[in-house]
Amino acid sequence: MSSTRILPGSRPDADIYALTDSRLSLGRSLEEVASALLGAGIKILQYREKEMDGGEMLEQCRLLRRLTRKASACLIIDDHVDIAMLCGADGVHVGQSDIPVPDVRALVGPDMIIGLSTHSPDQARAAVAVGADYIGVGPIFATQTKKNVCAPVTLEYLDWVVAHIDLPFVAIGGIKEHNIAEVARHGAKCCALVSELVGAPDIASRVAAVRAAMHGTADGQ
Ligand code: 3NM
Repeated sequence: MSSTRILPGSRPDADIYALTDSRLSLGRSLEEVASALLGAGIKILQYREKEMDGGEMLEQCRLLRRLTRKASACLIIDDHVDIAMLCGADGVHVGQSDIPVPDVRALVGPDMIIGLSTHSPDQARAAVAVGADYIGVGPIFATQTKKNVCAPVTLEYLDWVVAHIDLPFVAIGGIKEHNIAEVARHGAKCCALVSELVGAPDIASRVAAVRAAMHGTADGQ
């Protein structure tokens, strides 16, 4: 098992799960954005790009693998099981209409983390049954970042997951500095953010501010 195999919320520094999105990164390179996130102490980073050729994605993921290893951070690849395997990622994240978790498991073997997005209690129960290692719980709030996503599931679904599902989970969707404390109060030990982090002019100070808000402290510790 790789030393960078970190599950959401599994330890204090696995509290914020950052996702890349080149369209929201204010023109900065992936290397600049990822370095800023990792430098700010992010320990779970998901590569999520929707409009890029496979060859370029693989190159970017290999770069991220080098950066995340140096930072002892976990690297998860969205959707692309082949790229996750080729770059030596710690995990892969799939959605409800992607390759089913048991088929992903057959490809990647026993050690790779498999995350599955869920949007309802039925989907969460099914995720447990098929052997997902963690689930996404969202979108908690409205978001423009993900296309064709369902209506916000609200904190009500998060409450249900906290009460009924015994798997690591990550709350996602519209989570910002101003509302993350509420999400944490409802039991989320790990929150995933896209636009709030990669879209920040100063990523390091935004990560610190988000972390401070999540934990109700002045300095994010
Ligand atoms: N998955 P932002 S919502 C990638 O509900 C993703 O499964 C979601 O972006 C889900 O932090 C989402 O900018 C986008 O709102 C989250």
